[in-house]
Amino acid sequence: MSTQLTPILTRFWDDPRSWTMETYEANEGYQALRRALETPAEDLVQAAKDSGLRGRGGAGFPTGMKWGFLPPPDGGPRYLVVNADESEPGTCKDIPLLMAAPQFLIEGMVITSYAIGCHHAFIYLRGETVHVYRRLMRAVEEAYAKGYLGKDILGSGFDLDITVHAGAGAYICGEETALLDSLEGRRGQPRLKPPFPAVAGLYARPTVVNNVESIASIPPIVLHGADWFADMGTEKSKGFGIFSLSGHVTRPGQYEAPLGITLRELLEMAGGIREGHRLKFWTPGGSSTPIFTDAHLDVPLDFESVAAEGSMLGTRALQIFDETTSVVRAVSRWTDFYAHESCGKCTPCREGTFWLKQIMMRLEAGKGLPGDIEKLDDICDNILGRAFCALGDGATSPITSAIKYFRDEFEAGMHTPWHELFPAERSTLF
Ligand code: L3W
Repeated sequence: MSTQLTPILTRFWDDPRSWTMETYEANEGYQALRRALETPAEDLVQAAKDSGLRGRGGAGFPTGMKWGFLPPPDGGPRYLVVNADESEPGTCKDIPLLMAAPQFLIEGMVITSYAIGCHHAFIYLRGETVHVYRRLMRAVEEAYAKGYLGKDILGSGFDLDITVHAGAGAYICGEETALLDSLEGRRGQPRLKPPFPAVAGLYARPTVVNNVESIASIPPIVLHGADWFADMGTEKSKGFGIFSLSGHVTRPGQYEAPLGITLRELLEMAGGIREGHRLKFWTPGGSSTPIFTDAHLDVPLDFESVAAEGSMLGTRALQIFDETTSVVRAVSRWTDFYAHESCGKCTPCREGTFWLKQIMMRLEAGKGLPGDIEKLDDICDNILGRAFCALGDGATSPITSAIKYFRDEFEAGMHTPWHELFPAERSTLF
């Protein structure tokens, strides 16, 4: 396993005009597309499979295998939809990538569309991010002007149009089938699976839904080869990824590295925990993934190793909290988020997140009731595996894991408000 820093998608982000076509072309931009258009489509699908690339949106599903699930062409349309609805608390990699180097995504979309036989692709963008929408629209215009999009791309006979769609700002629309409903103009709520989008997706046609970072990783794979990618990372978690470090670190930001790097190594790059403080807890993959503590500093951040320790690699959103933070208060904020964002379609999630929020709020205020901790566990148990989509499961992860590692703080919530237990945290807020 290699653990050196791998600036690939992030390597020219420091260029003051990193987002322009000019900068992208000066950094190998669109060379992969030229090569791809001379390659049989099925070889590109095979290259994606051989690379071992797994979805970068949270679930880690093998990308090439997903493309391979599309049924044989029947003369009707098939679609590529890029999930750019980045909303998971702590996750901040897709939006920075789109702001800094949007052509990675567009080139990846043209190659993927060619590989799967799609002629109209969509980017579904988180609604609140108007600045990203503008940047993407400009990037798409630049790609059309250069002949990388539109009719007869680079004289290959292949046609592709891209539509950028901004949602209205709902976390549930990051769930792929709710996203498709929203894209079709309906209220975004998850659909029953199967059928998976690969079989019946947008407008009930075969559709590949992939995360921004997954598709942006395709041009480097085509240019440098599946083996080059597969040589990075671990046995089952290949390649590199963008790790977003936020919270109590000296230099928060995006750090690109091979999968399997540890938090200890990432913290060395990020200047460590803020001076004079020590690590208390952290999320390996956003707030939907069970929290870790300082005992997990050396867990390799790959899908398997993180799962073996009881959490998920998710979106590699490392939210770092030092000893001044009330874990009850942090978890309460996340619970509030899930209760607010629950779409209401299924009872376990709609009702369960509401009750979790009530209990977390009173524990935070030091007004917990006898039996509240057991009640939290019981409600989580009734949501987990019973909700319609992953939102409900995600809401339970921070609660059950925080009780596991910091039960004493939940017990203190029976009588003492968080700001008396953690006065230093309060002083940073007011
Ligand atoms: C065809 C089959 N396709 C699976 C496809 C499926 C999907 C992908 C993964 O949740 C997770 C969630 C969050 N035929 C297939 C098939 N597929 N079997 O594979 O599917 P799945 O169900 O494992 O996951 P998902 O519903 O995509 C994603 C976690 O990621 N997460 C995410 C947070 C939020 C963001 C964000 O804000 N951008 O990513 C963080 O941990 O909790 O567990 O495409 O169709 N037989």
